[in-house]
Amino acid sequence: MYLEDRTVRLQLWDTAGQERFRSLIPSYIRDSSVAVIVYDVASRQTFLNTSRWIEEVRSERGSDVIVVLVGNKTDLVDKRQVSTEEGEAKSKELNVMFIEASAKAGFNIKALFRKIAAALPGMETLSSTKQEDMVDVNLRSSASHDSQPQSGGCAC
Ligand SMILES: Nc1nc2c(ncn2[C@@H]2O[C@H](COP(=O)(O)OP(=O)(O)OP(=O)(O)O)[C@@H](O)[C@H]2O)c(=O)[nH]1
Ligand SMILES: [Mg+2]
Repeated sequence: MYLEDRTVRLQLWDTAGQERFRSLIPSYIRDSSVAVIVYDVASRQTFLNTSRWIEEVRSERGSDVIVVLVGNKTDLVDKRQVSTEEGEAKSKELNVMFIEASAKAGFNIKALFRKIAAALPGMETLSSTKQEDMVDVNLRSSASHDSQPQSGGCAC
């Protein structure tokens, strides 16, 4: 994917959540820079299960891994069981990133991958120059001001 002036190559491994595949997962975690842990906002149980998955990732990699908690299926508005605030609170408590999305509606999917790419080691310069941190400096008006010698005087 392209992120500002850089190309970021992401290799994605999708592990299945079913119990019978559990023994395979630690080896994937060990080789990953990022773990994306997805729950269903229409299923409280899946939200509760994320604690165990986050613990598992932390026990393999400690703080040497970026964890993103994702509340998926936001399109199921009438069936929602987990609020955005609960998701946010859990992510703060466990010190992981958070986003809500809908794979079905295509909502926040690009944003999720941009978030992941920007958080990768070596991308610090990008995330520290976010648009909202920038100040618009208008050089033209200050240059014309400087070029008026009669306004002179000491600028100390
Ligand atoms: N409404 C809705 N349904 C979704 C969304 N994302 C996935 N689904 C449905 O949820 C079900 C499970 O999706 P999967 O992609 O198999 O979920 P998974 O987490 O990969 O499941 P495992 O591989 O078994 O761990 C499927 O029926 C999908 O069509 C979404 O954003 N909204
Ligand atoms: Mg799957």
